[in-house]
Amino acid sequence: MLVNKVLIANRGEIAVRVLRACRELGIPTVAVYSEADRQSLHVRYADEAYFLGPSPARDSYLRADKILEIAHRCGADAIHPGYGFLAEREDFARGCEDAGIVFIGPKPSSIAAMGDKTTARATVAKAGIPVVPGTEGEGNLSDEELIRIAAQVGFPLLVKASAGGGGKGMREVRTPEELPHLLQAARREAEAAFGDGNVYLEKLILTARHVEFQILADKEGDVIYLGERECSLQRRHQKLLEEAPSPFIGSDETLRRTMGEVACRTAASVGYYNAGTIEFLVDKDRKFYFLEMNTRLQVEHPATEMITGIDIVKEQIRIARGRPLRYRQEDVKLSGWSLECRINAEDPYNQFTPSTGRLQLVFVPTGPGVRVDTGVYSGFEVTPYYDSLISKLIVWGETRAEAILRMRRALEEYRIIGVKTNIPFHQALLESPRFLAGLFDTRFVEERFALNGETGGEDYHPEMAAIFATLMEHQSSQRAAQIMQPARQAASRWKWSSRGEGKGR
Ligand code: MV4
Repeated sequence: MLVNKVLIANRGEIAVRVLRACRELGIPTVAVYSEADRQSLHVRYADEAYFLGPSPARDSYLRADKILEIAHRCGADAIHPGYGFLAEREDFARGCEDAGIVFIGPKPSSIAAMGDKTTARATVAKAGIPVVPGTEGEGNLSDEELIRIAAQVGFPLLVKASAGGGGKGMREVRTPEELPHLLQAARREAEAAFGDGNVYLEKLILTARHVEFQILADKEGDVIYLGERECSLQRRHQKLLEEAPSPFIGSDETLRRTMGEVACRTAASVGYYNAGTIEFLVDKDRKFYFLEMNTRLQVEHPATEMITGIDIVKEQIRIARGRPLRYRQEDVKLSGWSLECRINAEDPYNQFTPSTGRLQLVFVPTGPGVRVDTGVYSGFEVTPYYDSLISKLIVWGETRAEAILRMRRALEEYRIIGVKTNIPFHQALLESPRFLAGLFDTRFVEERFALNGETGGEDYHPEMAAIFATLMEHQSSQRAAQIMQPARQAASRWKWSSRGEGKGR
């Protein structure tokens, strides 16, 4: 397979990330852009750039026909879809194939098999992968059938949309009486969002962790795993902070290996090639269940890159070229700890509402162990047309404690004037005893955490005191204790101006 010129069918930080990989591999690049993105970094960074259309995604980044036409016109022989937009559209992957263009991703049938969650559950269950107890088989079930099965599954349970993922069309059901009504609500939401009202049932797993495994698979059928990421810190199914490895799995190498091997078998069950992610729920007894597989590059892939030293985007391109994997499982060594904060243009003091406007000033943190993936710069206009992610701040440390102290330092250095950002949220999270102790689950951010200090302090854990002691020890051993006070002042001054109360607004 020839990949001699890559068109990047995306925008923002991920388009820049893919462009960088192409540049390092010596591959010429083509950007596409919408009206709102004329001044975007990905347009400036690419060798060539072509206009797609008006700002709304459906008129630009979702126009598969125009993107394929541009690829033909400029002689691009491969397309990288990034994440979102066309990345998990079976028809687009097939359209590329039919047009003789390499889709830098999995084969269309793998996208389809994992895209429908009912099919995915049935497929992986048949391959012996543990799934959450619930409905079985690939068929579309009626309300009557679902109500009958619900009695066997037990309550509480979750109604999930077959076409969903990421929590859309999901309903928590506590009693049999609520079920008929909530089935209707879930079907309606799923129909509106995906044009598919099919739903299935799963037992609700309480106090669960959201742990995902990164895999790489080549066209010869070899699959390896690159460890896991902890993704439990979310708000409304938007991940906010990810880390690798998971503090919950920690030094349990047996669990890591077991889950990693299951992740590889999951990918193999659909003839997968490309980079991919298998999401699991892990309950308090360390039992784990397959949730879904993402058949694309993920936002949080850098956390894994930091602890493995493997450039996942370059590997995607090599795999697309038909090369065998360059690593065997025993070559993959996890080293140190990584954290990623998603920096969003939104107001954490006002229900995280999106914030738009011109970035008057951006100071980007640098220094040892710090990586920033971003698509914005001083003078850039943040518009309301796309998601609010403007940057990812990623750090590496030898230990989790060092990574946390480094992230605090980097967040203090980060200055973004012109839009509100969730940096104050991240700063508060990095002070939270439960976060520091690694004692959090998928409900932590929404149910227990507040910007003005944690709520629900009734259950104090001795682990927290131990973690504090370790962090303080680590910090004083790095002779950083003296700068605590000025740093706090700087942060509060910064928060003040970011809230738009300063004169610069
Ligand atoms: C679950 C679950 C508990 N039990 N399924 C959320 C998005 C999608 N990827 C799957 N998700 C979940 N599925 C069962 N059977 C918990 C989550 C979940 C979650 C739920 C509520 C609030 C935040 C959450 C964050 C991550 C995962």
